[in-house]
Amino acid sequence: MIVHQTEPYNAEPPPDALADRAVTALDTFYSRNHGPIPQLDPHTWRLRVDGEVDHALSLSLAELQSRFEPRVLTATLQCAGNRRAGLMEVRDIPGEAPWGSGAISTAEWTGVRLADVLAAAGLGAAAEHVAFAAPDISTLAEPSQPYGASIPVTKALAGEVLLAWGMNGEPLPAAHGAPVRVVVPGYIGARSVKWVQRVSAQRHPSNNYFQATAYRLHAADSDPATAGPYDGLSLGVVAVNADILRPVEGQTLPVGATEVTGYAFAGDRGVARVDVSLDSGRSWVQADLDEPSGPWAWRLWRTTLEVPAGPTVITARAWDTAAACQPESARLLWNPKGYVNNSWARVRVVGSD
Ligand code: MTE
Ligand code: MO
Repeated sequence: MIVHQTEPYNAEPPPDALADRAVTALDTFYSRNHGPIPQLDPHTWRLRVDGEVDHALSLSLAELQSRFEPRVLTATLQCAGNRRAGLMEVRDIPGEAPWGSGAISTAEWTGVRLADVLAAAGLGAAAEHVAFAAPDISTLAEPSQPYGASIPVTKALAGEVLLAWGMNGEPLPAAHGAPVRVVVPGYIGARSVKWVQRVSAQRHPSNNYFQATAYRLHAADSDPATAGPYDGLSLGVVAVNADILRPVEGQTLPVGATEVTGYAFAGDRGVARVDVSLDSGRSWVQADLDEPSGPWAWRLWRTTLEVPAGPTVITARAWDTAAACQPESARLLWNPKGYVNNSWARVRVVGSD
């Protein structure tokens, strides 16, 4: 893993470690934390469901697992900071980790539908948002506070949002939210709250720092240090994105046929096409897309290109099923917190005889 920080632990897999498997191995899945990893006892853990509900619930893990129908769903999580390094090449972003292509991974999650749990509590008509609270206290927040987030109630009621205890058929590892985390497919990773202890139906979005202040897209000329809560755009639904996983940046390759592999992800829209270019976009070939592992999973893609002698840039861009394409340049996307870099993917290689 490429470790950006040990306390809190933030690490991403090297790009080519993601290239071979549609479902990422547990020890390869990226880790994004804002505080120390809690060690919760699954036997005493309880989930409180409250707020705009007819009757609040307090569920043990065994109750969560037995009262509701278990579901298995393959879904990709992508941090809003994925590919931030590309924005930092445009202009520095102090205080944020230079995530490369690997702040994205895919797992097969086992859990129950959040919608089923909310139905059991009797979701009230006044509820507009569903907030999640966790016990990990982040000193990065102002003031220091436990991690939290929220999603609109329409998303919370969609069948794909899970309260998950399993990852690739194993119990969730502590680093990924044991005993139970939220999985919000198609939203930025920040909404998939780990170590979840409380689900609250409410009229307003969560006022937690990580919903109200962080994970917001500020205008390029604004100063996030002076931005107040609710300034900028709240990030939720992911934009179409793709990156090249193999070959890797700076690699020397034999002249001739080379396989290029990467991922593309577009959340609820789905990936329609991936184009790859050896001439910075003057001409393109279409990559072969692997079958997706489900509607909420990324698609790995591959194509074979003829690498010439000398330096060459391999460029890739994805289109989603709404015909949106990635923007050409990170320059157009630069923002002070460095979120949502979905510009064209580029890898420089050298062809050698
Ligand atoms: N949940 C809690 N409780 N604390 C956190 O720091 N980080 C969020 C989200 N859930 C976080 C959290 C962010 S920003 C991301 S991208 C994902 O978890 C990362 O999940 P992972 O570490 O399992 O990859
Ligand atoms: Mo994230």
